[in-house]
Amino acid sequence: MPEMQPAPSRKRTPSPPDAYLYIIWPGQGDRVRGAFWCRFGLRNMGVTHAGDRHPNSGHHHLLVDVTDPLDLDEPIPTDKNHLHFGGGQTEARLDLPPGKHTLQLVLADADHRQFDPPVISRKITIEVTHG
Ligand SMILES: [Cu+2]
Repeated sequence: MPEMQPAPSRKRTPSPPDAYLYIIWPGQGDRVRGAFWCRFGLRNMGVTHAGDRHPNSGHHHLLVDVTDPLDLDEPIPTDKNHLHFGGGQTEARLDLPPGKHTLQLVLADADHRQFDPPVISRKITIEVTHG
């Protein structure tokens, strides 16, 4: 059996206990026509750009139709289902194909890693109809 390297023990960035992340719009079960703006809500923490280590602040990530749990020790992946808003944006224009989709927000630190404890919104399901 090969010798295992000890896992890196870098601690995750702490978040305040009252941090609250939520999707302002759309709401759970909403039906939206065509492309739409998704608005991000955050209480008791600040939004900054990726790479900024200011305490109690991070940048938004929107998970679209993600079912697999995120690895807490790894940066959030970057692909068409894991959208990073490293410029400090608090809204996103989404143009999803018609049908049901899930949306979930995750706040992450300067290195795109989740906070401890994680700051993650409720997952909502919406239905997109033809615009
Ligand atoms: Cu990121």
